[in-house]
Amino acid sequence: MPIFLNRDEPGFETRFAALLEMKREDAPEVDDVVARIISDVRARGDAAVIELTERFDRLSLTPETMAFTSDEIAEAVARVPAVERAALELAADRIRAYHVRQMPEDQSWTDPDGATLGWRWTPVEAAGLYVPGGLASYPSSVLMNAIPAQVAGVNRLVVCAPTPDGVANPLVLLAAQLSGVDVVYRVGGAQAVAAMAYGTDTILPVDKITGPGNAYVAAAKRRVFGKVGIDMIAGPSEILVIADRHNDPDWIAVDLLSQAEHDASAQSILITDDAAFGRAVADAVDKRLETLERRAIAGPSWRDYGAVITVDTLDQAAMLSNRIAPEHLELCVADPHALLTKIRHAGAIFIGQWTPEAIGDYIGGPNHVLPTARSARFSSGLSVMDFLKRTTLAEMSPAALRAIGPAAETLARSESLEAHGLSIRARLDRLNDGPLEE
Ligand code: HSO
Ligand code: ZN
Repeated sequence: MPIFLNRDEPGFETRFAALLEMKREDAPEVDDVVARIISDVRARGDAAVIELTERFDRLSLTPETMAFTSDEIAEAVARVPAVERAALELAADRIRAYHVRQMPEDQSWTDPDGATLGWRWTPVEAAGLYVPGGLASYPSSVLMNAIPAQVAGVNRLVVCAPTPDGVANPLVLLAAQLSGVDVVYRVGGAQAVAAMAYGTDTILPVDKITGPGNAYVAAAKRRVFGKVGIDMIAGPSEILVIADRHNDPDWIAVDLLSQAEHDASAQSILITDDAAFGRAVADAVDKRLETLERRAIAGPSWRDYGAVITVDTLDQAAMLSNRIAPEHLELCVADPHALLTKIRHAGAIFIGQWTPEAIGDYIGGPNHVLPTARSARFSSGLSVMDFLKRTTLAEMSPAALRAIGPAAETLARSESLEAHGLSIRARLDRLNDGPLEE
């Protein structure tokens, strides 16, 4: 049974707080193993990657067969049915069009003191995208990670994807091809992350590693952070739906299940201003769970972490939603734009009853790599910014140095950093000696 809460009942605050605190992720103790894998790859490079791939994926590689050849990619991609290719192409085009608009502009201005200031954006040189294997191998996630990198102008874009028993997912290869990936390595796990971070003879090091993965991959990303940049450590998926009674309960039920089916630790929450509607949705979820293909995952997620919360007003719904700061938020109410103005913390918002969250997972355009576990309070989904760095620029004219240099000199003295002060003073003295050249 999911949790049923009513804003009016005594004890609501305690129970809601417990919902917020709910620990859904079991972080297995994998860090020691991962630490050993990383040092092995650092020490022995390709040889370690090959041995670990043999052990974990039952696949024997050589440095020559680590990457897919273009013939192998062409052969696999040719097996993708035309409808799937067309859908993936549409998705890639729409995601690209959205992310192009994220490209920030360089800035430069001269302030009243005569200092010319600004900043400039430049892409990271190389990025590595991790693509998990098995059930969690999503071609859509390849697009969502690779396209922002491509749009940002990253020079070298590589993918590491495990191919257990040598089996590759043709759609993953097609997605990589559509989003400008240069090389795909048949390597997974912590060894892939280590290889991309530190480099081997065959896998050149990258500057930024993104992409989802299991506990080993997550632990490896944490460990290589600092040597390279990483995106975020994403937790199990979440959806919060705010819905009034003018909805088909079954639509809302399948929306809730769409994230529940990702993971038994996923969380789906409904907030409604109509208790009877809430019960109707819960009944519809149960009905759907009788036949849903992934009921063995969605069922436990809904039972253990699902919730239906009844409130008196949509204002209260917005307030609770802001405290939850969900990864995905659907606004299925008569006036979604009025409600939207009250929402402050959410990874992605889906406005109105014609916008199921699944549109955003695949084809809408915005990124589906989003902050989970309430981190939407302080962070954002993956974007072109994750593949760009901002370099600041400053240029003093002699007049500017004269105007603001003395204050810097004062501050240098107060920090007892003599050379700092002298580097300014040397120039000011020269300016005081000679005519001021602008
Ligand atoms: N909803 C997932 C992304 C995904 N859905 C991939 C389907 N495929 C995390 O936001
Ligand atoms: Zn999804």
